[in-house]
Amino acid sequence: MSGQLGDPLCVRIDIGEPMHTAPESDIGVVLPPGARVGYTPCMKTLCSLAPLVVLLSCGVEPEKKGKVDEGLCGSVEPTRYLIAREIGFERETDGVSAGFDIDGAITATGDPTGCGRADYVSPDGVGGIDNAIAGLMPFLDTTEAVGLEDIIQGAINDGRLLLLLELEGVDDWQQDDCVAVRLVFGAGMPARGSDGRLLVDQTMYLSETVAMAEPVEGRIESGVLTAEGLNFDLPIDIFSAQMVLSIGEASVRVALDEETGTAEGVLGGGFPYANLLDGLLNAAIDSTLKDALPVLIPSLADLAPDETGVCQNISVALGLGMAEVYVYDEPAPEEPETTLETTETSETP
Ligand SMILES: [Ca+2]
Repeated sequence: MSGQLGDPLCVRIDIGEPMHTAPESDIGVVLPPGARVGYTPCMKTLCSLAPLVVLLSCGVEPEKKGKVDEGLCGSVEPTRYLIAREIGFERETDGVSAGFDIDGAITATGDPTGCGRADYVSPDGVGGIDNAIAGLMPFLDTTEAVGLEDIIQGAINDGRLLLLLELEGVDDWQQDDCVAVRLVFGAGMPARGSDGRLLVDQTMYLSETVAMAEPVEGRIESGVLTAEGLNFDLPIDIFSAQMVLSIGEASVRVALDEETGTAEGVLGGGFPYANLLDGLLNAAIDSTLKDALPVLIPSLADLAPDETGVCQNISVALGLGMAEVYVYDEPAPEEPETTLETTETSETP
C-alpha cells in the first residue's frame, strides 16, 4: 500500500457488475468496505447498460482533460498518441466497404434489423458492415466542385480538426492485451511538412475545451489496435455549414508502422442524422439536392430505431491516415477556437 485517501489519484469505483476487478493493493488506495475497483470494458451492446461510474478520492480536478490519472489497463505509461492527418469517408463498391458491424446484425434489404438497409461486406469478406452514409457519398461527391474530403483535409491542416487517439499503457505495439483507448482533440497550429500534411513525431497541445469521454479497453494483436465503444463529438464544417456529429458506439482498427511512425486505420460508428440533415440544408449545395436530402438521409438511417421502429442514427465508416505525435503536459498557451460553432469576426475597424 502506498497511497491513502486524498492522494492525487483518481479511482473509478464501479457500482454494478464490473467485468474485471483489481485488489486494492494493485492501485495503492484505501477503499471503503465492499467497494470494488475496476473498469468496464465497453462492448457494443453493453454500453447502454454500463455500470454507474463515480469518482472517489480525487485530490486533483476530476475533469482533467487529455489524461486520466489511473490507467484502465493498470498503468498509464507509456501513453502514445496518433493523430488523424487524413480522414476520408469509406466508399462502397459492389457491396464491399471497409467498416464495422456496429449493430451486431447482418442485414439484407428488407430485414427487420438495421431498418431493412442492406449491410456491406468488408474487403476481408466479413459481413454485416454498417456504413450507410456511403449511400449518400455519390450525391455529395457530384454536388460541388470541391470534394468533401478536400474540405476536411483543409480543416485538419489548419488545426481546426485535430482528432487524436490516446493510447494508454502500450507495453508492446505488436501484442498487448489491454490498452486504454480514447479520442481526444488537439489544439493550436500543428506543424506541417512540405506536402502540407501534419508532421510525424511533432509535439502538440491537447484541447482543454472539448469534453473528453472515458477511455475504453482496446487491444493490440499482430500490430493492429482494435477498440470498441468509443463516443465523441466530431465537429464538421462543410459547404459553409457547421455541424457536430455525435458519434457513438464507435469502433476503431489501426495498424501502426513503427518504422515510419505512420498508421492506417478505420473508424466506424453511428450518429443521429438530424444534425447532418440540418447542416446540409443550411449549406451552400444545389437546390435539387436540398430537395432530395430530407427523404434521402432518413431513408439511409440504419441504427437506433425508435419505439415505432424508425431508425434515428446513420452508420459511417471513416478511413484514417495517422501519424504518431507527442503532446505537451501543459495546456496550450492561448486556447484557440477548437469547435466550429463560432465563426471568426474581423477586427478591422
Ligand atoms: Ca450490421
